[in-house]
Amino acid sequence: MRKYEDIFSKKQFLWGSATAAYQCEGAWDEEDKGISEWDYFNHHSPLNINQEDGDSASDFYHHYKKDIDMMAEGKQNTYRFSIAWSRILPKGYGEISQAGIDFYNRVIDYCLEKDIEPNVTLFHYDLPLELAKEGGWLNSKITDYFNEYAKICFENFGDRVKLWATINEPRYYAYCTNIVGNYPPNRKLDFQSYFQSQYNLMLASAKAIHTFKEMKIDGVIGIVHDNGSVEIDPATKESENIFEIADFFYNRLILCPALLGELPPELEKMIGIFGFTLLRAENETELFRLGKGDYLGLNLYNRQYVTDWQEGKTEVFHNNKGSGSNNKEGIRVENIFESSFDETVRRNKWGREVNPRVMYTALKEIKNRYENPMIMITENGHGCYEEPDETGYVVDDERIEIFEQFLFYMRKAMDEGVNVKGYYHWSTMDIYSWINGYRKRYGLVRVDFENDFTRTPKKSYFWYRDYIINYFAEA
Ligand code: BGP
Repeated sequence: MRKYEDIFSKKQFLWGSATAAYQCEGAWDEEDKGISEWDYFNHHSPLNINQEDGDSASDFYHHYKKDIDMMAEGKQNTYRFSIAWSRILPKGYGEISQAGIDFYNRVIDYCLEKDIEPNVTLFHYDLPLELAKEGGWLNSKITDYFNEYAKICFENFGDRVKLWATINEPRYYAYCTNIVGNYPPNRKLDFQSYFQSQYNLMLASAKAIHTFKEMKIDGVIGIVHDNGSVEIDPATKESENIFEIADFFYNRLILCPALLGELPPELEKMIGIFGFTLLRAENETELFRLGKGDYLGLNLYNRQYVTDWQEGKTEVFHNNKGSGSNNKEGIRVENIFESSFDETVRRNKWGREVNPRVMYTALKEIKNRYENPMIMITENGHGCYEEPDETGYVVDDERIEIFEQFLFYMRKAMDEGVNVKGYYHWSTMDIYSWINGYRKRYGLVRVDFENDFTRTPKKSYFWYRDYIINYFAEA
């Protein structure tokens, strides 16, 4: 029987890559899979501006062996993936799909056969449509539905999966679904729903973590947070106040329950500042205390650079559309704070900062403020437009350059005592990007979406392989 404690004695450090179910699996209606909110949105909504979908995605459903083989050949020793809730429970609750269970059993077993440690996320944005119709993450009953679903996964896969995450980026997901409005159900600037769904996501996570502990599953479980470390533009007048407010907005409703097992002490004050109400569980103190995570998964792309906003209304200027490299991206919150623009920092084609130093500052900050938790970098990567040569090979030198810097800063933080146990590059192969479809590529391996989903490793794949080999040679 495999044991959690053996993982790190054998592997020392987890080096791998990551994907999410909707973004890579395809097979959207194969066997008795239910429809997810993303299936429905991409098929029917006029807001699907690119008219693309994840129906086939990278066809991981039929290519998983090839992908796992390539991870192993690339010396990766772990793989982070998510389970599609609607593949296990087509309606989100009730009847279980044996075909869904069988699929993930095949993936997990093949990972183990190749000595790849599976790291499973239970929810990565693809809510079953039936649950979305019932109010999704605003319906307080969803915390129990999620707990039931989690329990089924623990029962079926808990004997072999030792690394678990409940929910991917609850904060960013709540932001895109309720503030930007670019993810279904496409609510815009709805702060009430933004905070309530974060609360419900965290409560759902806490209940599932408690269930995991009660079932005495051998392994660790936590939540995955998007790095929102707040840095203040030096031009800001009242920087201390702005820091506290922005930090609550971006981090604290997630990090306090996840790492300290309690809601942020400043919650009442922030309810006053942002003017929202929360429908709260009666026994929330107990639930959050019992639902504290064992570690934090950190998706690290960039920081939140903010300044004060004294002169006007709330608005969002979220582009993520690949329209150029110099667009300001972020939010203005009426008379409180706004995202600031740092001219000195390089940007990608989607207007986002490419700022690897943030890996170091974020890790140090979490260590110092949240009791030095165990951390895994569950995502980090660089989205590009890419052109292969005639053989399908991509020379992605830009990715390699940025990748190397991020790893440099991660190792520096580790040298200074931050407890990082693993790193997952985003993404294993090219996959569907939520808003940018197939044009924005993150993979270490190229997928030819027009040609039988042919896989061709990129230059970065080989670079990462050699990096891992060197790491273990030096360790
Ligand atoms: C994270 C998500 C991933 C992935 C990544 C890149 O927030 O967890 O699912 O999509 O961001 O985002 P994008 O594809 O929008 O560039």
